[in-house]
Amino acid sequence: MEIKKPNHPHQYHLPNPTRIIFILITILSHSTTTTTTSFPKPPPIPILPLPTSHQLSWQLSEMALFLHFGTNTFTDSEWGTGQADPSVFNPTRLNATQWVTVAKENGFSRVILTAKHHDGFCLWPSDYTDYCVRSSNWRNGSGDVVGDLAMAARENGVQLGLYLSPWDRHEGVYGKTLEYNEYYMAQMTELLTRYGNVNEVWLDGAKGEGEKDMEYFFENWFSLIHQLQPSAVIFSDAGPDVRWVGDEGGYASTTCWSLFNCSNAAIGNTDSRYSQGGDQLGHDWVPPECDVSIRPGWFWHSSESPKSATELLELYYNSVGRNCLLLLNVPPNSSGLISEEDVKVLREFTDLRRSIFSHNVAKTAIVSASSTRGGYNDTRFAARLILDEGIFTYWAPNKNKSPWEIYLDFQEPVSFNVVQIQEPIQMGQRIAKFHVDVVNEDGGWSEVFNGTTVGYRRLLRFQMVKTQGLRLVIDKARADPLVAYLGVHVDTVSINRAVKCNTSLFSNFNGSQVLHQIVHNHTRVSSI
Ligand code: FUL
Repeated sequence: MEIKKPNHPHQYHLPNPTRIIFILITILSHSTTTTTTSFPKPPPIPILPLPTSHQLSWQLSEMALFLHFGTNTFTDSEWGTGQADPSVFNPTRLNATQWVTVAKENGFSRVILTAKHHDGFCLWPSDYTDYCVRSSNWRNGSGDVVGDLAMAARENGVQLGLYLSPWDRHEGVYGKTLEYNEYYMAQMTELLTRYGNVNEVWLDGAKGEGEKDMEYFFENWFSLIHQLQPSAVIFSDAGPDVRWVGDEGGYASTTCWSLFNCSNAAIGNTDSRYSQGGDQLGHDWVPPECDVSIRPGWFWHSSESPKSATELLELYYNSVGRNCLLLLNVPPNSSGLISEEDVKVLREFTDLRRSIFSHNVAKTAIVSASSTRGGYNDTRFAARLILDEGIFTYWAPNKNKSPWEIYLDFQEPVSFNVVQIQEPIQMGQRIAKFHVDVVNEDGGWSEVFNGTTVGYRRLLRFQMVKTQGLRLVIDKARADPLVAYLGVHVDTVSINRAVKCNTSLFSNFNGSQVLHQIVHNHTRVSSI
């Protein structure tokens, strides 16, 4: 494959008079630039829609731990009937600090508790019903699971989320629209005024067949939540802040936009394909959350076991690695603790992520790009910023200046099979099509991956390659593309690897000449 050489003005052979005019224009424009370049080039205009600061902080948290806990934990059920005797709820060793510690130690910066699941049993002492912890034997009816968790989360710097199920199989007024909406909002008010900061409110449209028909006043609920907890994001099938990804397997689509039209979605009647992929033409910023359980059920059952660490890694690639937040359910058991076998798997999962992502093969690479906003000397948008972790610094190309390419010269052959890319989403989601090439044995480019969206984080896996250089080519974007981070990694454990990792696609070649030529040319192009 031939390597394209960048265009350079010296390649033009202009006739003499034209040449003189060209030189004059160049000198004049240069002197104008000299007077104006004393001011730095401002950052590019963000492209709408954009995340709020709360949506941004939600996305940066990457993983949350879901805690399904309640009477179902003691009755071996998933959808409790609402008739279980409150006395069954008796977790003698309940320790919310253990839940929070397990979350924190394994990279989950938020915990979300089923304050009330479909059976209607409330894990806090609600003034509006007796079907709650007050009627249980646990701590002689004086306990408060929501309170314990809120305190443990606050003390450990972990964020708190609460799930208040709209469908309530116990409450007598369920089915009477006005009365039930009043009841639901009164309970929501208790949850959002008694326990300090709540960062996420989780609700859904799940409901058994043949259940009483009634309307939920979502708009009223959402206003109330935002009034009482301005920094909370609201999760539902249709946002408004965070959307259900549309499946409970923990997978997003490979094309995954945070852009969405809330008006195209209905709570309780999800179009999975629309939710999984989002909408490139969407007017709302509503990124997806992938909820999935570590065990077959959402609640703890003595007969069930957790998934393996490699299965969890797979979930991570297909959720966090596709621009989503992973909400992993790890249900406390009937003693009130997260089971040791789940803790063990979570630790292994953490070790796997660390072994893959803590080392960026690109760290010492020479980085260059097809162009740089403000010119090559403008360090604020320089290509090498893609090696700095996080999304708040980024490479930007010159305005309207495609091709959009970033080059990594590793300076010696290196092996890898994972690339991660991040966009600075505070500037909007832009990339719509890209591919990754590596330098092959003949000194040309060979494509190892092509894809569509990137968003907050995109993880790409492919056959192990050994190469001297890599280029990221952005083929299509909604506006000038921006790249915040580019990581190059080795994964020897993934269960879904395309091929075995101990073979190299290219071996015994020296691509250094090719790479140096590219880096050199691009340095010159971008400095012009
Ligand atoms: C669903 C519920 O029906 C399940 O029981 C579980 O809580 C899951 C997270 O959401 O809608």
